[in-house]
Amino acid sequence: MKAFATPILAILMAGAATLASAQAHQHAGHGPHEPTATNAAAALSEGEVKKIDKEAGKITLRHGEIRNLNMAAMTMVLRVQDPAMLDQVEVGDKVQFAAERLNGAITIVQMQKTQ
Ligand SMILES: [Cu+2]
Repeated sequence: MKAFATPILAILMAGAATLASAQAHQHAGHGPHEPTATNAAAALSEGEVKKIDKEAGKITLRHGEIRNLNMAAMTMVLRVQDPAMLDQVEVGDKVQFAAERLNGAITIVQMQKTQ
């Protein structure tokens, strides 16, 4: 008779398979794809300061198209909503501005110098 050698498969402590599955499914990097802020940008028109009248609260601009007012490029006098805006710019400066029709007068409601 043959003594069958029982192959003792070293069943090593089947370490309780620590499935430390740190499956941190991070969805970082998925930024918003909606094109926000484009409306605000579209409302800005370009201009160049030709004259400033602080006492009257007016500025003369050679401006590009003002889409929201349906106005073509021209040089014209505009009111400013806040006379302090006129302290931010000088004749010859290039500016970006937003203009609206307020009480029948075309008024600059926002203006900033461009570099
Ligand atoms: Cu105009």
